This record gives sequence, C-alpha cells and structure tokens, in this order.
Amino acid sequence: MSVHQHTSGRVRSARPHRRFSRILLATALSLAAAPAFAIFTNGGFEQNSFVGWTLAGGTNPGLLGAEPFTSASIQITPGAPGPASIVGQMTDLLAPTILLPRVGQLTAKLNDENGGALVTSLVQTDTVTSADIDPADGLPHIRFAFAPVMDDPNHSPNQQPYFYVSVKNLADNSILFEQFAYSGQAGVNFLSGAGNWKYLEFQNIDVVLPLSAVGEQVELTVIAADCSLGGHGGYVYVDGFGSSNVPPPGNAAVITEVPVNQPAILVLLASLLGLIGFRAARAKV
Ligand SMILES: [Ca+2]
Repeated sequence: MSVHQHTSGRVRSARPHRRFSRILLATALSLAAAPAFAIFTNGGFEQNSFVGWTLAGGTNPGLLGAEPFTSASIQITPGAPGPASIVGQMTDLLAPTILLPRVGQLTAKLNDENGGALVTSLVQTDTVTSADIDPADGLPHIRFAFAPVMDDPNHSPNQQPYFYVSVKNLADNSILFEQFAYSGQAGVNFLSGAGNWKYLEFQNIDVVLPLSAVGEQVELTVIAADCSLGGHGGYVYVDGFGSSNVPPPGNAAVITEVPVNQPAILVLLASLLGLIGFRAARAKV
C-alpha cells in the first residue's frame, strides 16, 4: 500500500516534470528556428564588412520640390559611393550620448562627418521566411536600429544634409516602413551635438509584416547625404537588421553578453508566453 502510494506519487510528480521538459524542448526548437538575424545576411555587420549588402551613392544635387519631402524628393547624381565604415567601441564626439557599438561588437556607419555633397546608400534584398515569424504574435517582423548624425548649417531645407530609411515589399512595391528627415527639420526631436550638429539616439524599428509576406522579397534601403552645397557632412549608424528583437542599448565592450543573451531571453519569454496562451486557449475549449 505504502509502496503503491509512493509509486503513484512519483508518477504524478513526473507528469509536470515531463510537460516542463516538453516546453523546454519546444522552446529550444523555436530558438534554433529563429536565429538572431534570420532575414538579413550580415545584418549586424559582425563580419566587419559590408558582405551581403550593396553600397552605392553619388552626389547630392539637393532635394526636389518643396516640403514635405518624400522618397520621390531624393535625387542622387550617379558617381562613386560616399564613405562607409564599420565601427566598434568608440565615442562619437559630435553625438556623445550615442552608445557604440549598438549590437554585438560592430556597427555600420554610412557616410561621414566631412562634406563633399556625397551620398552613401546601403541596400539589401531578402526573402521573408517562416524563420522570421515572431512566436509572440505569429507574424513576420523586420527589426533594426539606426541613428542619424548630421551637421545643421541652416541652408534652405532642400540643401540640408538628410537621411532616409525604408523597407519595401518588392511583390507589390508597397512601402512597409519609411522615415526621412533633413538636419534640423521642424517636428523631429533632434538632440544638439557638438557645434551645429544634430542627432537622434538609436531608434529601434519594428516593422510588422502580414503573414502573406512569407515567401516574398523585401528591400531595405538606408541613405545618408551631405548638404548639397558641399560644405557639411551627415551620416547614419545602422545595426541589428533581422527579425528578432533588437536588444536594449548598452555598451557591448562593457557588457559583452547583452547582444548575445538578450534576444534569446526575449524569445524564450515570448515562447513561454505563447505556449501558456495556447494552453489557456485550449483549456477554454
Ligand atoms: Ca553589430
């Protein structure tokens, strides 16, 4: 009798343990299926190069038309691409509160502080796959972070340094995300850097795609332009392109685990919440 009770007690306690093991296994599988930067090749620039990306550009003759400017206002006179580099741990003296690198050990910098009316553009086209689906909402995501740093010489708006970021669905040419601003543009909460320089802290972008986007191609574009008169520079830091959450800002050189573990924890939490939600939904039925 006591042996039977003991046995059945063990069986009972083993069930939740097995269930928990199954949850852990499912979570591990979902982690394996969702690498940190599923959608973009070298999306974090950790290869210390622009491998996987297309750099282009030329010179900036000025924006077309009048405000509000859109992607249609952008003109680029064909020529050699403007500057582009990969940066590690550093302090940007023009924008001293920006923490670099943003994700991992390296971050891309498009264009630079010098003038020359140069334009640098960065493009990558990729196919959305089921690996880009966030288990938290069951939809594909494209996530990244960017921070523009631009001189503000107070030229007329169409002559100012500017930045442009977009995500386009090539299946129907729809713009899924777009952001444009020239330096000092009213309504944009620019911070004041050194001298006349203006900047934004890293902006975390989360573009939610419809489920129908799986199998379709998306194109990501980032443009950083000097002023069109040639005397003033502007650049954009970009990092963390992928489908997983961009980890909170932090100096990777100090807390090296942040870029690696933070997304995993978020995915783990999302997976567990998703499983609990699924179990709760089933229990109601
Ligand atoms: Ca990086």
